[in-house]
Amino acid sequence: MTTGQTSDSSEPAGTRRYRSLFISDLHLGTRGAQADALLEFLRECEAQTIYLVGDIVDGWRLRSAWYWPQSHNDVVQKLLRKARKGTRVVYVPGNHDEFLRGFYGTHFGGIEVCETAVHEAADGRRYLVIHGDVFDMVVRHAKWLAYLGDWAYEIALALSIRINWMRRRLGFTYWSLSAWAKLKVKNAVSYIGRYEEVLAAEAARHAVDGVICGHIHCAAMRDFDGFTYINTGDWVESCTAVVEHEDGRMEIIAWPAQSRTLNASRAAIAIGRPWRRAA
Ligand SMILES: [Mn+2]
Repeated sequence: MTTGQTSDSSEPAGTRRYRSLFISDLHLGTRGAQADALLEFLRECEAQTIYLVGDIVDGWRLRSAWYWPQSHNDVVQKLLRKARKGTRVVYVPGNHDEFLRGFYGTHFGGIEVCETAVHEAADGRRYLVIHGDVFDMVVRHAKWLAYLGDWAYEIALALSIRINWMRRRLGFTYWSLSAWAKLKVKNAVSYIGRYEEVLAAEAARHAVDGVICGHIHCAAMRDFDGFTYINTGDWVESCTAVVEHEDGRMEIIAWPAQSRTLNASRAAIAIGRPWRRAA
């Protein structure tokens, strides 16, 4: 993919350049993380801005069983290196890396940490960038909340954060409805559909053109009443990312399957299992 830009001499041939890059749900620190594929991807792709859309490092897992191979370290080093070399890196934490939620507004190694971000694309369209987990409760009770109105909606969002904070204190893993719903195939479709609607509505609430999120490990790009819903997918099962081209066009790209390891799907199911107690 050539864009006609000059590249510096240290850059390997075949580098793909994008205006921005969005990745989420890497779950580094778990066996399911596709670190090798991710490294390949990060080596080949350059962008002016990289958004890390939550669940990058899996803090819930790391607490109970330390799993941190060299390849996971390499991914972190690669991102820090990109930040050092001038890429703007923005980290929007998710529920699995919520230990970073106390660091909004700070920088580490040139990486900005913030609760949400608004990305302005080259075509002038604005996107709310958010992980999406705080909407789990809203998705479950969407109908009731619609009756009860704005204040109930705000309370549900606040409660969502508190409940998971408490669960973590009690040693439970994050209760991820999305993962649970996925195991029950019948419910998965309706959960994902409602999640997409709720997130697109959030773009409307923020008076932007669309939302770019993660959390449910299901890459998608669709339109809801003129608002664009974009989900970056994950690097556990699907190895997907969202890229913004120089003209502002957004695209989902899926990394080839051959570089992935085989334990992915089993590990993916274990992530966010609601009934599993951390040791
Ligand atoms: Mn998540």
